[in-house]
Amino acid sequence: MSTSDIPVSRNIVTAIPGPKSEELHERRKASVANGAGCALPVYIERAKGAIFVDVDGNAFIDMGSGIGVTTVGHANDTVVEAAKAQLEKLTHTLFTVTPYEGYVAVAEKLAEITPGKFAKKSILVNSGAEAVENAVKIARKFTGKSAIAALDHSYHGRTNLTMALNYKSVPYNLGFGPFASDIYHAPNSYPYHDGLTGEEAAKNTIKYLEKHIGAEQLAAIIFEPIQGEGGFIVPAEGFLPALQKWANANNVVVIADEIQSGTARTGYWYASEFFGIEPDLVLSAKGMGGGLPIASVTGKAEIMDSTNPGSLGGTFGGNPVACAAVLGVYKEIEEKKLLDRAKQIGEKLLSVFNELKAEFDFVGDVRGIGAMVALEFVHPGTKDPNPDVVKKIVSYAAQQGVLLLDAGTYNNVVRTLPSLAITDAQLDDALTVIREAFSQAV
Ligand code: PLZ
Repeated sequence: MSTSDIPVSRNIVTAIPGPKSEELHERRKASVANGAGCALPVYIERAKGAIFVDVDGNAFIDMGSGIGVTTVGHANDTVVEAAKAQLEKLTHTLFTVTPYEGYVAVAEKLAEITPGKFAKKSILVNSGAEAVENAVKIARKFTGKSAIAALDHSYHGRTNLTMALNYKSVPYNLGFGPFASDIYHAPNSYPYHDGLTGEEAAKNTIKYLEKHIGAEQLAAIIFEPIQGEGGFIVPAEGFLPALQKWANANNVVVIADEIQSGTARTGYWYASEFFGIEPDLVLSAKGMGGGLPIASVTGKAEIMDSTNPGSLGGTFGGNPVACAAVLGVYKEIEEKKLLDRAKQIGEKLLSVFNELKAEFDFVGDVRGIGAMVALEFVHPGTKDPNPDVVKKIVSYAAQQGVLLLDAGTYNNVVRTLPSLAITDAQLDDALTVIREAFSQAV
């Protein structure tokens, strides 16, 4: 069975979930631990571009891309070919035992596409959380300091250190302590709620960093330029540059977690570019592998080189097949001009969502850059979170064959981060369903 006969539009042929999905879900309940949650118990069999097909033959438009992973499209031909060819040649050596070219080629490309013209180096790892862990190790070694500041509404992963960096305790952290120490949360910029300019918000954040932690103890500040799980929170203009300026002046390493916002998602290789910052370390994962597990830390050569040989690594980091897929992803982004496509998709999403905001008083805010756009839902006339309406919208859309993802500290955000391979017809169709979903949620 291949992906060549996958339809180009959504097509729902059974109840959702269908009978085969229900059967699989029963098996899952007996064998898979509860901690691995399930947003929609629909079992996917095949996928192409922005469409995936479940085991019952239902075709969905995927507006979530597996949380921003299949940016160049499900089963992208260039990526599949590159990975297939590599699979037949070499699948593993362990790069730190006997190296291979793919790892080096990915590091070279990362130096080119990440923000900043300075000399850069990279390491490759397996997951976003592992990239965060490594960035913190490197920043501590480089500065000789130990404190790490994250921002309110942040998300950085599910390992012990990254749990401590998360803002939201439930479901990520509950019962999993004790957590890593010397981790702090400083105020972020959240224009819809704080009403502050970037400069004003940065003043508050810096006051917190100086008074509560102290620059002489602070190794790094880590932030998502656009907060992903937190609800696509876009900081006010000038906030990130002001933080960077302060950090640079105080020997504090700036770590941009671009795991969700990077790799062409926003219409820039990295969202940092949109905000006019050049972080010391930039983290990539998700979209870079086109569906294969790989992540990276890229940064200023003198910072990256500050740790001892043998101090960074792991068995599978920078796996040859995953590296081949990454190079395929980069080729696809360049050849298909996907940065431009992300901007076009973003314009469309923003314009329709702003129409919906004018029409439905439970929409409090619409925000995003490029193909990373969200709506925040409130109780009409207030800014109080309204997660119930999100549940209704997401569930209605799923029944109609459009996969939407929720987000937000209060689960009151619907986020869209479609594949950049989505066609105009598919996007229009998904937006029609979203509009219907809003009408029935009133
Ligand atoms: N940093 C900014 O978005 C992963 C989480 C999915 P890993 N976000 C999706 C889930 O529920 O587990 C993420 C992120 C940002 C770090 C991570 C962590 O990346 O590859 O999931 O470890």
